[in-house]
Amino acid sequence: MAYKRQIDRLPIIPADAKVQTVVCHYCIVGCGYKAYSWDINRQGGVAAADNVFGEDLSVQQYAQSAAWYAPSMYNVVKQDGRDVHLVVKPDHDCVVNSGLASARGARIAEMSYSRARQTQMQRLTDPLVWRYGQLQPTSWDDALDLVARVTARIVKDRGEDALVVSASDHGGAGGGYEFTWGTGKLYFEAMKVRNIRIHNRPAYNSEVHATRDMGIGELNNCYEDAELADTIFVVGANPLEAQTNYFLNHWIPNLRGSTASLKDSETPGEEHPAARIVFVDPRRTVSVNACEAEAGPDNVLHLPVKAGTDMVLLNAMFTYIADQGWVDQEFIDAHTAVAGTETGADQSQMLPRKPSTKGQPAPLTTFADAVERNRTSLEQAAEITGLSVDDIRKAAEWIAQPKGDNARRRTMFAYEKGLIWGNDNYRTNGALVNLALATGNVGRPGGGVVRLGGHQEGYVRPSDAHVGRPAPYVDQLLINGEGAVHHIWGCDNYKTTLNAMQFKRTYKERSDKVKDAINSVPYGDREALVNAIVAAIDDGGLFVVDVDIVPTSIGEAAHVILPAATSGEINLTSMNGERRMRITERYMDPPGQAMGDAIIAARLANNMERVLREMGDAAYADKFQGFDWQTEEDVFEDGYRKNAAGGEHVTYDRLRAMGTNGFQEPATGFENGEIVGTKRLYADGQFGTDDGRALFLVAEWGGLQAEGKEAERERFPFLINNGRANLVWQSAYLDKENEMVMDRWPYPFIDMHPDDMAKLSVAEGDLVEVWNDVGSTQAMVYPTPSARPGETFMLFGYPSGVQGNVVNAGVNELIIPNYKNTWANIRKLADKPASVDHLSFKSKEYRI
Ligand SMILES: Nc1nc2c(c(=O)[nH]1)N[C@H]1C(S)=C(S)[C@@H](COP(=O)(O)OP(=O)(O)OC[C@H]3O[C@@H](n4cnc5c(=O)[nH]c(N)nc54)[C@H](O)[C@@H]3O)O[C@H]1N2
Ligand SMILES: Nc1nc2c(c(=O)[nH]1)N[C@H]1C(S)=C(S)[C@@H](COP(=O)(O)OP(=O)(O)OC[C@H]3O[C@@H](n4cnc5c(=O)[nH]c(N)nc54)[C@H](O)[C@@H]3O)O[C@H]1N2
Ligand code: SF4
Ligand SMILES: [Mo]
Repeated sequence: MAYKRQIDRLPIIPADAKVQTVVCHYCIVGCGYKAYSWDINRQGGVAAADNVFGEDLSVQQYAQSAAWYAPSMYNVVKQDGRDVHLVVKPDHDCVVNSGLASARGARIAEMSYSRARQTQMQRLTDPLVWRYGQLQPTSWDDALDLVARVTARIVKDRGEDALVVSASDHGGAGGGYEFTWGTGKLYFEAMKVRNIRIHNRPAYNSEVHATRDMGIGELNNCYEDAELADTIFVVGANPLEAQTNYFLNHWIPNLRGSTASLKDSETPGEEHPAARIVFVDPRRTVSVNACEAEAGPDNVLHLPVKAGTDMVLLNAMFTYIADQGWVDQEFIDAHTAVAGTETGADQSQMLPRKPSTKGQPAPLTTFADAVERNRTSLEQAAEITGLSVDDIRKAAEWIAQPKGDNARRRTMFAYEKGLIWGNDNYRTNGALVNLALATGNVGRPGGGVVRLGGHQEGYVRPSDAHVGRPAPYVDQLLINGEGAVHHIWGCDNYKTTLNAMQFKRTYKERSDKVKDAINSVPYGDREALVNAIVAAIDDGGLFVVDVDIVPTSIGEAAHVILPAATSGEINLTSMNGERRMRITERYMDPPGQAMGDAIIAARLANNMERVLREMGDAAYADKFQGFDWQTEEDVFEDGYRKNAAGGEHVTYDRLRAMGTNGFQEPATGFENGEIVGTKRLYADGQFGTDDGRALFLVAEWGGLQAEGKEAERERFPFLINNGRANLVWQSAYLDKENEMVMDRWPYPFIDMHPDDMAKLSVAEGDLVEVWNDVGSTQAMVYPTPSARPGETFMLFGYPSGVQGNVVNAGVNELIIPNYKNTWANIRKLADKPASVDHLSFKSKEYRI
């Protein structure tokens, strides 16, 4: 693609370039990168002494040379106000990615704000406020004063439940521990906000309550376990596209049989064949294809379950494995719950425990009880899941049949959004954890029952206990006209929520009321302005504050927009899917006046304090003290250091010294100049319950659980399965201004079987409308022979076609949405537009 970037040569990185630690801010994998920067008027030379690689660049480099970078890894950015060259390239010495980039991470540099090279010029540079009928730039003091005045007035008059908050927990993709502590201290300590949601679901809750209730945190293994496993069992995930370098650097080598020596060092003398892999996914993904290509079809089993029926499959395998005696009885006896005892955080009931008032939707119990109550035959499962008895049995064998030398098979259980945003989240999650526990695959090499993950994580917040369980369904509350002020931090729910069409309709109506009110008074008359806003709120209006890095879809409704600085522009810390914590150092200036989110939260708190004091409420004002942070490091010292498990061992300087490999949380000490971490959780067999014994879960099949789903499936002919694509990061917030991505996907694709296309009289590239009872949207037809007729897959959260428009409002008992299992109708809208003419519609699969 170099020609497209108008580059025919790139500067050589000089030997004395500044080198800083970077963790890719896109996905959960958190690949290690290095940022190289140097003054704009210089460059290195080809002689070994003149370039940072120490290589003679006048000669041909070998194929996998690290002494190279791609045009997408280059930019010109500002450092302390001066132009510098910037290269952000993957780090060969990082154990996560060993030098691999991905179609997303390889673009970190070109996705940076550069006035010199005109990239990401959409970035927000100034606070914006709605006045004179449009958004106008202003100062921080002005914008924050308005936010504080309206917010303070509302929380004083109506209580803190009138303040609604959407706060992302992106981790790497712009936030990390600093972000969550900044916003957490503001909303959970200074205030006690209940009506708060996370960026990806309409409530403040866990995505995976069940595994936690069972005593098992969801990121319990390490990436090396994928290299040590005999079998990898994957439910509802597409790791080639969504956790790319974890898959490429740790799974594929094992599937190719090239990690046998590593395995032998763990368990000498055991049989160590190449790993096998099972995918449970209604569609054939490119991950299945890649595994077949690399490991041979005999070592790959794809179980194309009927959407939403995973729990039955998992229960049948659990039953079969128990009946065969392939369980790890020693592990079960030593580390899981015993009948008639009390265990777990909730001591109110003896085991087996009925669903309690604490909001467990299903009973927690012992192994024996779970076997009895989850009993499902292979035949029953075949009937409901649409799979064959033989395939289900084969999967159970691959998971648990002892190896030839009678050794226990080591199986890693992995899942992500096909399970989490699928049917009956709680019981399905529990049914999977049951399998891992029964086979002794938690806390052991080559095991784990883990989320593959989405973003990096970085959670450190004051207690959220006041939110309660189930947590309030925030989107529904906004739709119902509740809430007066909405603070949004790094979410674009117009593109990414469920029931999005209805959400947008009511949200626009409510925020428009406030816009009209603002238009009716001079902006400079603060008192009149605040009064007008409050009157509009009394009339059902909503005052909207949006903190983001770019203009967003939901931002169209905002009255105040605050520009955030993101990864690379501030120091930030986060952890990846194996709890590996690193620092990403600031290597460039933020655009314009943008500041890190935590510092924005602090300045907002300062303004709240000032305004409340002016209002004469000193006691309330006092609650907003403790926000005198000036830098991200101040935030880290106040938050992570004092509140995270093992936080006392971690400092910015220590993290800098640990580079891209960092350490695995929690920290347990600091020895010989290094932070000591934790490779695997539960290696000591002590689980997260009061007595340390893990619990099983009763997972009774009840069909499609979320309200309206069964009826939707019956009424509408097409499954609108949905999710990610390799090239696109999330709602395309940066990608929408990246030529390469927009060139490939001007519209969200909808994968469709050729027979379905014939039925609908549509051709490749045609635009179709996807519609059902709750909304409609559009997509671009992508012929996909491997798709099952009647089952489509659409790119989610895309600016030019929002899949969430057709996802209904149904959630589980704990307010977890089911985005994936959605049914709708499809009709042709238009022949393929000119912007689509040049696209390839070749199969996304490859062969070797
Ligand atoms: N139909 C359907 N819907 C889904 C899903 C699905 O599979 N199907 N998946 C769900 C999931 S798992 C997710 S994670 C969500 C994603 O939903 P969202 O979190 O709403 O979308 P994102 O694009 O990840 O990012 C939201 C915003 O964060 C901003 N941002 C990025 N960095 C920063 C920063 O440093 N500071 C600030 N303040 N803002 C920043 C971006 O500009 C963007 O506007 O969608 C959910 N919705
Ligand atoms: N390239 C890229 N990578 C990303 C992201 C991105 O936007 N782009 N986003 C990141 C984030 S925030 C997240 S949360 C992760 C998500 O990572 P994944 O969960 O791996 O990705 P998805 O595409 O959302 O969904 C995974 C699979 O669920 C399947 N599925 C749908 N319904 C069912 C069902 O009923 N049962 C089963 N078993 N499977 C089902 C879909 O067919 C799909 O293949 O990706 C992360 N990585
Ligand atoms: S796999 Fe994820 S973390 Fe690694 S480079 Fe790609 S997007 Fe970044
Ligand atoms: Mo996510």
